[in-house]
Amino acid sequence: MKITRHLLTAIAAFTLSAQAQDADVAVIELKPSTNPSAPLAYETTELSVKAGQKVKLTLNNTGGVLPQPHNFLLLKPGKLDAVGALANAMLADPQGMAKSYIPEAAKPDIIANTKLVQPNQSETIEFTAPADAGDYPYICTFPGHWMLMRGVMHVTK
Ligand SMILES: [Cu+2]
Repeated sequence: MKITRHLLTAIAAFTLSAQAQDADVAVIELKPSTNPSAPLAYETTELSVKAGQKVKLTLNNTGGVLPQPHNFLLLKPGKLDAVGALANAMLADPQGMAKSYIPEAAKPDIIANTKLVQPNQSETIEFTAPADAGDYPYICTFPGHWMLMRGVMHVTK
């Protein structure tokens, strides 16, 4: 009997924490730039989430002044240039498009990502924000984009 009561208490506690998390989801929509003088960019270049928060992010590739495929990669701090260089190298990969231009060697540095999203399409991903506060870069690795198409996700405690 004692074991059963413990188990029920544990289940109740788990259910409560799951509900608390559901109520605290950061819903983000990222779109391509609508600014003709800076067409190759995300519309939003700074995002803020809480450490460990659930994030529901949609890359909505509509309305951009320059209709092109885009993706979204959230990276570990300090990994922007290294992953960008790997993305550039993918230009020579005949399978680049099929791989959504996501470099295999970059995977340990990727916290979350969408696939390549074609114009007028969108993709929604869900992930948990990093537990550590900091500035996490995000980029589009479609060839030639990452130098301009980037932003920073601020993770705060
Ligand atoms: Cu792009």
